[in-house]
Amino acid sequence: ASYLTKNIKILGSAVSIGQPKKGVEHTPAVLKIEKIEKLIDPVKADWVDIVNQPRYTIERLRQSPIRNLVENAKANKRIHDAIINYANPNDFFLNIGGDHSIGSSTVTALNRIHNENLSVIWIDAHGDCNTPLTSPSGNYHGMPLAHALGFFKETKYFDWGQTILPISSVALIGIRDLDIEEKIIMDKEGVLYFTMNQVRNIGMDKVMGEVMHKIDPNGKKMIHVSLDVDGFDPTLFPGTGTAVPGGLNFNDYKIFMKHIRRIGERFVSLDIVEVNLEIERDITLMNVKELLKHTFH
Ligand code: EXY
Ligand code: MN
Ligand code: MN
Ligand code: MN
Repeated sequence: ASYLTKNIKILGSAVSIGQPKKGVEHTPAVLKIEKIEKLIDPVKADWVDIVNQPRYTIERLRQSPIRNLVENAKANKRIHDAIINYANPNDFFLNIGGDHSIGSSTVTALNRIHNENLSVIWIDAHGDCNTPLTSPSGNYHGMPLAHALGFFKETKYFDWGQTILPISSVALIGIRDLDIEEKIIMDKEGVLYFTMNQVRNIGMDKVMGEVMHKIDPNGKKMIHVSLDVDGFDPTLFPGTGTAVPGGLNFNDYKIFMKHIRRIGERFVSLDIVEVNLEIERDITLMNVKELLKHTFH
């Protein structure tokens, strides 16, 4: 069976405190006005909620090594709780960000719903594997995968509990901007990632073959895709906060989706994050819709 027969629950996460640029928090509301649910499936897709971020207590002051730590942890708890609250293991979750901070709570909540049997494909220009000690910026959106993988434990405010995703259950695609110490951690821990150079050299088809072999060796895992639009080329998604030239194109995505379709109903959720329509609106909005068409048709 296909994931396309499921009910698609769209959860907005209006979160921008994982990075310094405003605007990314408005994306769920804009996409709701644009009625993307009709584009996905007029019958089976609908919004369930939009989770707002808490107000800053001290705006953009560096707290601990993570900026906006308390508010970010609260936002992530709200997202985690919303997913658990709306969950039905047979439904599909489409999580619309917000910045990529939300990736740590979506992964945790979905792993919980699916009995800790989740594997994750992380599409990104970045590794999102900084810890509070290695992060050059203090921005939590550069850390959510490290958090989900247990590379650091920030439990004081994340006391609703991050589950720890095994390293063998994760692969990244599109990588072209790793910080030096971040790369050292990823290599030391054995995180599987495919750089854009590798995608260009061996092709997306072979990349996805290797990804699925690693994260789903027996064809039994539930699959979550965390899609940072900066994984795509900035000519396609100029409206994003940390654009890096030389990214994926829609032909790559079509090949990617060919492999995802084979997973059938074990494809359980998708995050679409880092869409900032205040940086650029027209091309980015058009291509968000294009992305949804390639994913749900
Ligand atoms: N690696 C840089 C940092 O940690 O600050 C940039 C991270 C950007 C993260 C974006 C969401 O993927
Ligand atoms: Mn604004
Ligand atoms: Mn990211
Ligand atoms: Mn990124």
